[in-house]
Amino acid sequence: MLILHGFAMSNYFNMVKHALMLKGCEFSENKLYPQVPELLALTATGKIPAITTTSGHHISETSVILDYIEDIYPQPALYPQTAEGRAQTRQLIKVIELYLELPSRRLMGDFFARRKPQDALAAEVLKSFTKGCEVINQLTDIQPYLLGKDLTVADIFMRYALAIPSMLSPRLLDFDPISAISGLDEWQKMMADSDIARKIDADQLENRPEFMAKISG
Ligand SMILES: N[C@@H](CCC(=O)N[C@@H](CS)C(=O)NCC(=O)O)C(=O)O
Repeated sequence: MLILHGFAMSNYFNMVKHALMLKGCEFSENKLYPQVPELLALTATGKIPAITTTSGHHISETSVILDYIEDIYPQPALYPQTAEGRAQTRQLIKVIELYLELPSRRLMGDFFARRKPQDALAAEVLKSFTKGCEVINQLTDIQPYLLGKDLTVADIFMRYALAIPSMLSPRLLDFDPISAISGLDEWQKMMADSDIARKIDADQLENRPEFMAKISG
């Protein structure tokens, strides 16, 4: 059986878990936190998530894992049928990751310490967020999913990648990425309204006290 390594507070972990649940794959969860020896033995990055395939191969990097899941469990399809549609899906995922998710991490220390970030850092992250939202507005056509009538991996990726930017950006940068992307507010409500999303959110909430104790201790 496929093993998913990681912890439920991790947004990247939840992207993979969501895709596995949607596909109806059998998998087991192995709770691991970043950089622990057991994880470093599977991936020297020490990052969450990683998977171990049924044949015993270890794979990390979320977008790569998502592609692998699509390859081995093609149904229900989470990518469009055409090469262009698949490229557009990957393009959107890359923009979300590079312009929103990754830059948001640069402000996490300040956010949790309730500190004002340095002006230069705040300006850089804000520039990335505003550009990212502009590009996402150009690439999406929300009706009702990001790329049209069918749910794709980009919807799953966006749902969890938004967590950190939408948590810290309004307070630290006075900029709300959700309202800067047209139609995203309604889309977010729709994405939260499924048994899978509810289960993942509940697991995340349950893991929260243990995770907070870990990072503050
Ligand atoms: N590029 C990686 C990023 C994964 C990532 O940053 N995971 C976080 C948890 S949400 C993590 O492990 N952070 C701890 C660390 O980087 O040491 C991916 O796509 O999987």
